[in-house]
Amino acid sequence: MLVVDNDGLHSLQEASGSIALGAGYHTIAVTYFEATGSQVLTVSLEGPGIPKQPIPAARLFRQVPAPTTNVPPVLASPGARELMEDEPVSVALDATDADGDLLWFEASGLPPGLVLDSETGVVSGSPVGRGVYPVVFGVSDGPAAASVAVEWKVVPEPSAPLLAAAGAAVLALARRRRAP
Ligand SMILES: [Ca+2]
Repeated sequence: MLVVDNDGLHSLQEASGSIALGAGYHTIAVTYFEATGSQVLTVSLEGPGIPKQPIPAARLFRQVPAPTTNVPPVLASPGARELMEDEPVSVALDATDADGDLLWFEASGLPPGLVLDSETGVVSGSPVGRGVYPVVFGVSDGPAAASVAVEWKVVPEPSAPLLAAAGAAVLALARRRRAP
């Protein structure tokens, strides 16, 4: 089945197509024609939860690997967290795989403003919406997956007027103490 057709004589241009694929191994063939001018060939993929990127070499196989006993990955809970609105956060998910498999991270229900890097497992950004967010983090080694559910809250930053009032109170107290 032809997914992307970028045939013909032309300068560098990108073409795209889409196909529904289930989990597992799929055959891919890339044919290339070159006549004059410069030559560039890049094949990228993109999918639900997968940002557009050149197909990682670790995801390409010359033949389907023989099935082996797979130990599922383990994902430690990042815990319930209270995040400050508009404050940058960086949380690295902690996952291990006894087989040393390449791991792939996913998250659902993240507060707006936060994104998860599916390769590094780092959640970063600045949350913008106050509220309580039930978040599910997942990690997959391909054939197996693990997930944890946590509750993350986004709360407003302590407001400046409150801090100013507290400072004034301390100042008044200091003045009173200094009096004879
Ligand atoms: Ca594994």
